[in-house]
Amino acid sequence: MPEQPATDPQVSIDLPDPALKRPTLSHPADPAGLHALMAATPARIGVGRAGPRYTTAAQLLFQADHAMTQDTLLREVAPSLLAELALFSVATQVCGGKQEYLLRPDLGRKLSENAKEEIRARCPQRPAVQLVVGDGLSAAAVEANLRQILPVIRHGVLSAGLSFGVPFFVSHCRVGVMNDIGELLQPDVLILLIGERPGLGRAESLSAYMAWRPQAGDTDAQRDVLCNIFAGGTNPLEAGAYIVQLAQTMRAHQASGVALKLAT
Ligand code: B12
Repeated sequence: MPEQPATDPQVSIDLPDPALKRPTLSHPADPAGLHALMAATPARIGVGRAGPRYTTAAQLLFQADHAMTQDTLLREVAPSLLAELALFSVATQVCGGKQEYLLRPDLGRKLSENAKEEIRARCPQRPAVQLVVGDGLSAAAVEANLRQILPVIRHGVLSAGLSFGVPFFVSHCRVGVMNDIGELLQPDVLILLIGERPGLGRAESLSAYMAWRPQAGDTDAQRDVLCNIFAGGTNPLEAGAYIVQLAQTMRAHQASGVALKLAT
């Protein structure tokens, strides 16, 4: 699929989705029980069947959701958004587009040599807090939330009297790239805002992965994550405030991940 710049950050499905609101099973054995189950999960249950298969409506909705997932996975974050927020852009070692990104997560965890040079040239070392944005698995997630969350984090960090590094964007990015960035800039706290794996019908969910003084060899055990950041989940404005608070906790305890859990 050709990679195209985004034109519309709003991603939605314009088909009615009755399966998410009421059962489309024709004769449920326990209607009240089914209602209760459906109310307890966003998972698509109670959709009924036609013989051994899904109904046509359920099948079409599934395909529409799946198409939305692929769209956001395979396209790039709109360059106009990065320009608007004054983020310069660097790349990981993925050079074969989104297909290579999906097949080679290891390359998405390493900065390219050009990226390292550019980051060194543009970013001051050892900020208290360094913010980085990565496309990850959803361009829509970055586009839907960045305008709200970035200023809150910047303002919160500066108001706390902490230095805020020059933020930048990493394309074809995986969480593990935090180690390379940590080695280069040596921030106290590194925040990586990154697009989450899209689910059925939900593509705009952003995560904040955070680490205290990340370095080569660190694993997810040294990281924390705040997930489901979007207007209908963890609101990006509240998420921004929480992230600043967590950064301060990390500084106070000089730890993140499991070590921070043990210390608090
Ligand atoms: C995919 C996924 C996984 C995969 C990751 C494999 C892979 N290579 O991608 C697997 C199945 C291994 C996994 C395991 C776990 N996961 Co998980 N995972 C997810 C999921 C569904 C998507 C993550 C995503 O899109 N990442 C973005 C892409 C770009 O990142 P990536 O670089 O490709 O992959 C890295 C991250 O996914 C990271 N990661 C995945 N889970 C977790 C959890 C924590 C605490 C951390 C720090 C990192 C981390 O590991 C990958 C390698 O570095 C999220 C749900 C969500 N809404 O985000 C839950 C989620 C992040 N996971 C969660 C948890 C709790 C775990 C486990 C601790 C479960 C357990 N008890 O074992 C383990 C920790 C594993 C670890 N890496 O240390 C929670 C975190 C809750 C929180 N706020 O702390 C989430 C939010 C699910 C949930 N709603 O409960 N996970």
